[in-house]
Amino acid sequence: MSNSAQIGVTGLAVMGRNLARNFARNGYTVALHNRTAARTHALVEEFGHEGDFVSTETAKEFVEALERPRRLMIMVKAGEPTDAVIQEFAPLLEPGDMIIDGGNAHFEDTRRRERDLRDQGIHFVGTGVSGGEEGALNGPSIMPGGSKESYASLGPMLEKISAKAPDGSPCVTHCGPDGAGHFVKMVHNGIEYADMQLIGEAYQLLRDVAGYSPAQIADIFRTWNTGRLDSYLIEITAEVLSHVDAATGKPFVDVVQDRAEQKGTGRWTVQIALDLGVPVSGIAEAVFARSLSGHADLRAASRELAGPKAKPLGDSEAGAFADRVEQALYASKIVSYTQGFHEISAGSDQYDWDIDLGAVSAIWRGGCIIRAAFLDRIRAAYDARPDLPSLLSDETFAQEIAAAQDDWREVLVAATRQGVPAPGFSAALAYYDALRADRLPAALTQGQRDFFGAHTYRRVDREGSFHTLWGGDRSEVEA
Ligand code: NBP
Repeated sequence: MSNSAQIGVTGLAVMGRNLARNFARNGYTVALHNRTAARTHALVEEFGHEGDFVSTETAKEFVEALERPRRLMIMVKAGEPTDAVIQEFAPLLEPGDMIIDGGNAHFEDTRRRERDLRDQGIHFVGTGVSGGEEGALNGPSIMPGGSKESYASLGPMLEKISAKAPDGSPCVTHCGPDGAGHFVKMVHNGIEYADMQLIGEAYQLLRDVAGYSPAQIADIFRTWNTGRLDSYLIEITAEVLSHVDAATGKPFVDVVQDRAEQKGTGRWTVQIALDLGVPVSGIAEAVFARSLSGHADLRAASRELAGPKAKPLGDSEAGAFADRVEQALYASKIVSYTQGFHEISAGSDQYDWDIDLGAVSAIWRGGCIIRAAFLDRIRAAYDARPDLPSLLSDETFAQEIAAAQDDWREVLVAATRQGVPAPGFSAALAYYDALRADRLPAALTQGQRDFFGAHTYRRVDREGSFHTLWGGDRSEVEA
């Protein structure tokens, strides 16, 4: 049937296929297209009964199946495939039509594509989608960018298929123009890396310092999941840790190679933070920890280096240590979200996006990988004070960190003494201490820079830039 589909999805691998089903299950007529037609046929054969699908094979058929203005969603591999698909479809579209890219695109690519298509009158809507395969089907967290007009047309549909937060509100918000949605999704993934790293460090400390087994640690995580750490990642960590390998009878976590992989969004978060001058040390440590884990040869060559081997605590001390680890994990988590939101705020300023940080934390409460009760608290902090300079300036978070910090420091002392790496916990504490320091060694850095490169410095007691004649009589001149 021509012109009947409210939305079309091209790219029907795991994500596209499930999003298409999600739209159909919510009552929309969905046009289907995939480079290899077999995927389209398979979807209709297996799930055709779930709703109204219009199966198409050519680009022309696909475009003709869509009602005007057309909403065409691309769910292909990010990068060149996205450009190839845009080039294929854009010539067939008309002013007012929308191309929605739900892939994990780099926001700079989204900005370029939006600019190029704007001349043609086509709205390009770079959209972050989080929640993996399961979220795509049952309700993801959705982070659309693009024009306000496109959101007016598309927003209600996205709200319908999105996850719902515990208070029932849809986990979707118009993040801002052009690349804002993909930027927010990028930082979401960076925070996800940091969350996973911190959980990993907590696990290793509970195992090597407290001496607990994976099954016991799973129970500890289950308990934590009933408190302030309540989150999807803590919940699945308990599942993974309690899983036993059927082939060997060993804990699953002990039969998996300890080399973490990554697809790139965490790395982008750090690269962009470097460009923006935003310290996201927690996310950076998470990316580096994954990289380090993958250097098998370097690790093998270094295994005999001197250092303590962890000696597990006795039963009497292990419980108290686990409580301290919970405090350290929670405090470090506050810091990594502080850093992530700082990056979003800096990106918003840099690109004029006007991103509402409270709304972003609200749409991460459901559907996505970092969904957590904690995000309600972040939203409340931004609701109370939309111009909050940093999450650490929120009174409640500041009080919680104040209460956690002795334990946080103790955990790092134990980790250091016992030779257990905790780069995420440690970077978070260093960031916290640096922020609250009266004086930083940056003054010395400026002195060194002035010494070797005449880079000048500013004084604490007078306006202006100064240079010391280091090679001469060391007098000071105004620069
Ligand atoms: P993939 O990233 O594995 O991509 C496979 C799809 O891309 C297939 O439909 C394939 O068509 C199509 N494709 C490729 Br590859 N090159 C193409 C080209 N030159 N022209 C047209 N189509 C092309 O699929 P996915 O895992 O479903 O992810 C889709 C997007 O969603 C990606 O951008 C991904 O980063 C993003 N994402 C994924 C997740 C997740 O959890 N997997 C979560 C959030 C976002 P074919 O069938 O003909 O080969």
